[in-house]
Amino acid sequence: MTTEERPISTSSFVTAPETSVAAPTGAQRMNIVIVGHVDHGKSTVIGRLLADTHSLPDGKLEQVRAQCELNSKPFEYAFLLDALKDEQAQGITIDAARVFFKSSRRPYLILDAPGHIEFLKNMITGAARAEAALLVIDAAEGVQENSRRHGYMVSLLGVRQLAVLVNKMDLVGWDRGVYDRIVAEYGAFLEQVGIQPSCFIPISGRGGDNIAGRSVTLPWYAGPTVLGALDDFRSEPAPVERVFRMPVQDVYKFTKQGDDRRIVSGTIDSGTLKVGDAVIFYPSGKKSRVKTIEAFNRPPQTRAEAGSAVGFTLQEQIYITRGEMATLETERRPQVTTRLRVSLFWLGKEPMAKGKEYLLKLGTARVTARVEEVLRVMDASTLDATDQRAVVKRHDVAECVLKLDRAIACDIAEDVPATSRFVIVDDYEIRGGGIVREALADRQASVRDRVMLRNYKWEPSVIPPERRAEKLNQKAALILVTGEHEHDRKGVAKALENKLFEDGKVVYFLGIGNVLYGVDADIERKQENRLEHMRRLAEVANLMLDAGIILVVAAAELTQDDLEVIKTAVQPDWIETIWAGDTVTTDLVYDLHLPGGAVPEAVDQLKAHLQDKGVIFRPW
Ligand SMILES: Nc1nc2c(ncn2[C@@H]2O[C@H](COP(=O)(O)OP(=O)(O)OP(=O)(O)O)[C@@H](O)[C@H]2O)c(=O)[nH]1
Ligand SMILES: [Mg+2]
Repeated sequence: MTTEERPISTSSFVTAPETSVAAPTGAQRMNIVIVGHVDHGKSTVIGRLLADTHSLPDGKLEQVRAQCELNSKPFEYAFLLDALKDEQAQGITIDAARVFFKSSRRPYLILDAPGHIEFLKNMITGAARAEAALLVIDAAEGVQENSRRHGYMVSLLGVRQLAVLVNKMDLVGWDRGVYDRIVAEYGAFLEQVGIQPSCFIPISGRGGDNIAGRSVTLPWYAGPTVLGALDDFRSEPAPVERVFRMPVQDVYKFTKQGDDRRIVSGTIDSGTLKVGDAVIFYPSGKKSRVKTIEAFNRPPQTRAEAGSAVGFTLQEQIYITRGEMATLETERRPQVTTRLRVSLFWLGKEPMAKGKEYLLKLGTARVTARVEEVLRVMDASTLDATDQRAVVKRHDVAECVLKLDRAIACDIAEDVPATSRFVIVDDYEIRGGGIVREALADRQASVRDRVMLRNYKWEPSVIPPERRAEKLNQKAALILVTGEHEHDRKGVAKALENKLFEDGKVVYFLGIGNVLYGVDADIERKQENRLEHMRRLAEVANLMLDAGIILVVAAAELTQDDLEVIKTAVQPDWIETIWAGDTVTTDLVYDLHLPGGAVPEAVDQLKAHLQDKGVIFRPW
């Protein structure tokens, strides 16, 4: 059918819009996402909403119409969006995917997501947190794959309010039967994914029927218009009223002599922060109090709320890094673990494979993640379960267990949605995303609890780590030299100690036996005590590292499990793992492999590695 088959609506068959007055001042803005299969009419509905709520700049509509006439192409309401792109007039700002307008009830931001990836990215990064969704289905084409996928994604991402717009009713002769069939079919689908839509609305985006004004060509329909449905959506409690969560973006240090203050910066995902609040950072569990809240180009403030980008200084100078999550001591603790049960959407061309390494981004944390187990796979458009597969294909939804190579702090979706969302990156591209359903126990849980308590109770020195590093001209590091039993790893470790010592470094060799018969004298050397042996070794290392020392530990056949325990108690990026010897006999993921050979060469290689990693510096 051509665009000419039905005249553009005029006020003769669409009653006056239900609104033209400005929203009450102070009404909280609501973010809405509009989704649907390609060409089903998303942009047209938005254009129409703008026009019919008089949200367009004066003359804009006429201008675009005239432009179309000039080029002898039919006018499209969707063109309004393009025409507005750079427009800042009359309170309207718009870019490719964000449209602002107001009803008599409140202001809205409508997010028009052009495709899966963009949609997912926006939804997950929080750039586009939506409280409700409009899903558009073309009455003539009926329910399509993406109608179902988008419905599923909306539910998966925690958008609980949804209105389904059955568009292009003009193309089906305004037939109630067609509408009813779509309501039945799509309603059943939504029920399966656990969404109860607030309403279905028969509309014509092009004609403006049931958009802002009630349609007289659809007399059998008694429900709300699109604008009415928007105004009926409930506002979720403002994130300000939830627990405080701020992923740490960066920690800046003042550079002036004698000024050891740091500014912890980030964007507050939820809750409120006030000067004097006791904050705890996770996963480390380190604690301090907020001394000042700094804001860009504004005088210091005493409080900051969800949505604002802030920096704050602390009363005690604790060492924390990007990727941690700031929380309040008085509020619910976040989850801290290396194992997560998640629901995720896969978008990568290559299937998601068990065991393969991916990068998981959650808040500001970036960690290596592997799929430990695929619990359930489903085709998101048919909801056909394909339980038997170990791979998750493009457009599948899966429930799986992810194993992270270090602990992160997060929340589960039901508690705090913002800090439960993650994306999965492979080869620098977003391949999928989802939400955390459950934080699972991992082997290090008992160790982590002790470490968090240790950090919580820690009395910090007035000398911050970077001052020590500057003075000693080295970065504190734990060098784990491991290898087969037969290999001379102790020889390599001691030679490295000697070399660094001669170079003027503060370095210390520690054989594992030195701990076993001293610090560990009260526990037997049995496999079941291995975790505790590793914990103690790590605690000793942590003290040495805190003193600024380069600690070289030699231990036979360390496993990945051992390393994970050690990483729980020692700053993970301060650890370097070295496998010495030709054959690798454990599952350890090491940073450097030194095949068997002469010790002096091995030491040279090791030293170069430490220079590459910035532990010691190259002469220049
Ligand atoms: N007959 C009729 N055509 C419509 C109606 N609404 C939209 N269309 C037409 O459908 C086509 C697609 O509309 P768009 O609004 O661009 O659809 P979209 O969902 O934004 O498309 P994408 O952004 O490409 O996914 C356009 O040619 C519109 O004129 C309607 O109510 N009736
Ligand atoms: Mg569009």
